[in-house]
Amino acid sequence: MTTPISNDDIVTLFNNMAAMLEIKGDTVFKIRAYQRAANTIDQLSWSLATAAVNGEDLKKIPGIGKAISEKVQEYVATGHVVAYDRLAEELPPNVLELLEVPGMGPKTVKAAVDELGIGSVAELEQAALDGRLAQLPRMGKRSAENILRHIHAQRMRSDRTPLGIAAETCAAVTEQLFDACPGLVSLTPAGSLRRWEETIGDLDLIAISENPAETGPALAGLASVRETLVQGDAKTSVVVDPGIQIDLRIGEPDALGAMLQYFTGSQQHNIRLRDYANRQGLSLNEYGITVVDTAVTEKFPDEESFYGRLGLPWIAPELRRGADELDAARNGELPNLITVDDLRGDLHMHSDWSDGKFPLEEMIAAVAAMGYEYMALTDHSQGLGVANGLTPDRLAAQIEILRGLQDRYGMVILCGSEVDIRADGAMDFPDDVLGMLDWVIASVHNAMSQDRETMTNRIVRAMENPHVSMIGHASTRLLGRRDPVDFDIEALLQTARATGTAMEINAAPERLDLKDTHAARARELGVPLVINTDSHHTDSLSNQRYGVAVARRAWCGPQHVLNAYPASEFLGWLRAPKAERAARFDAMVAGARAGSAA
Ligand code: DGT
Ligand code: CA
Ligand code: CA
Ligand code: ZN
Repeated sequence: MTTPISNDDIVTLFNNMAAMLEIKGDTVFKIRAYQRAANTIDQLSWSLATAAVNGEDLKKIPGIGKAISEKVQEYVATGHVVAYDRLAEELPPNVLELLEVPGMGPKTVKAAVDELGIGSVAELEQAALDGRLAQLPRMGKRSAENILRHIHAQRMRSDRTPLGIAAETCAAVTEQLFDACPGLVSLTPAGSLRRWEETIGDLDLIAISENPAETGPALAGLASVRETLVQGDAKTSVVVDPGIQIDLRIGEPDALGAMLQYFTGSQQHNIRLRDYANRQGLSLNEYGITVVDTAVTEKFPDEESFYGRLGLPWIAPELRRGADELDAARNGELPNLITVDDLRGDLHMHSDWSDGKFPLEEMIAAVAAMGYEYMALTDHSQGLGVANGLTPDRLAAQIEILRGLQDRYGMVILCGSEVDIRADGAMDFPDDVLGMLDWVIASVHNAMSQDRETMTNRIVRAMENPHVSMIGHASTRLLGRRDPVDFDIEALLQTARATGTAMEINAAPERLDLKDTHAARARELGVPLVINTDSHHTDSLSNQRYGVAVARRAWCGPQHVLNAYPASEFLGWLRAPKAERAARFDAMVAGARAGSAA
């Protein structure tokens, strides 16, 4: 069976550790030790992880001492290395990303971090553009220009695809393959797409077919295929437009459970599950579960029976991160995750009054067709000139129209606005204008490069406004295109809790903002989350599934999400003064729990 952690993974780990130590200015001796280990491991012709698992003494390998050997053992056993995580925490979060830019060695990265305060590739690009980078010691104009070129080239061939694009590609290829394969019975996504990761390395598909031999060649023959990488009985790998690799495997209906489980991963989840199975005298692979004593392999048609054989309930793919999900499963403590059917409203969307594509009534009719109980129309405020933001007069006119439409759709229509948080934290409408609105989203749309303290204070000030209902797409990131702003997420979420402000999970697939880990922290703190599409088009109203995936990855149930509550409860929360909302939300969560237990 293949080993979980490759030599390449270990080489990368130690090279990164060496680079991080160098940036920190640690001793040359220590840095060299990691580099030497990386070099040695890079040359091995056999799997170090397998040797570690088999209990071989790694210290026999020249260049690997006690400290390195222990780290390899730790990495193989747990999937991470505490010393590495600690180093990564001590340095700005994107230092490794800076190191990956050709021309940026540890010394240059250190100078860029220390002297220019650069913390991301986007900031590096900015410094290269405005001439600051060229002024670093040993840099100069020429090298700075080269670095800029490398950044642009890297962006062009960024190897991970944002979730939304991967999902669209998957849907298109699925349709084409069904057309091309009369014998195809089912085609199931596995891997990171099935776990709804933010970005996807490659697409993994598992086919069941009445005519298995036709499937691989049919994939390779699709018009969207640019290149065929592997074509074999067990697996076909191709690259399709727009440059996404697809790994197709053929499964057997009576053994699909094991195959789906294996290729869904995550790798860390599988490693832990395998340990768990081993302790029961069972071993796992992609074909089934083998009883070690008898060498008999059992097959499973679905994942429920597969996990069931291990004495576990089925674990939702979004939870399979190799963190706490196995313990929770074993203890019967898996969360009751929110589903898209739980949502009863969408509270962030734009019409053609600002930068949306559709007139008010078309937008509202499309929302009503989703079957929702409530919605908020939230065009931009005046400050966002590029988006044709509304002046107070236009807003008043829009409110009048919306009030007139109120009874026509059997749905509560809230008059809202997505109001800019200005650079100093002031709202883009005065309080008397905000006071006309039912629902106020506060969002950052400019001055995104403010330092952490300034940005945090800016958003905190918005939350302290008694009219602000929710912070929209807090980090402002665009996956693969724009880095998140810098803020102290813990301080923000604590303030959200204290001020009675909700936090958005923006479901636009290019945003996914809050991201999963931040949403999980919001849940822990009792901050209400709201899943919204931020639609500028009627077609985007169905993007809620992406936001639900973020919430599921954050272990959220419907009780944690404000727009999963019936209109009466949601409006009760909204009408309460902000100072009372935290207690009110706690009561709603407790009530929902009691309700679902009953
Ligand atoms: P990606 O493609 O980088 O977004 O992430 P994944 O999780 O889709 O990774 P991928 O495509 O390399 O493999 C799909 C799943 O197959 C992975 O999550 C776990 C499983 N898998 C693949 N290779 C191995 C292996 O060598 N050992 C183990 N334990 N599992 C593997
Ligand atoms: Ca994959
Ligand atoms: Ca793959
Ligand atoms: Zn916005």
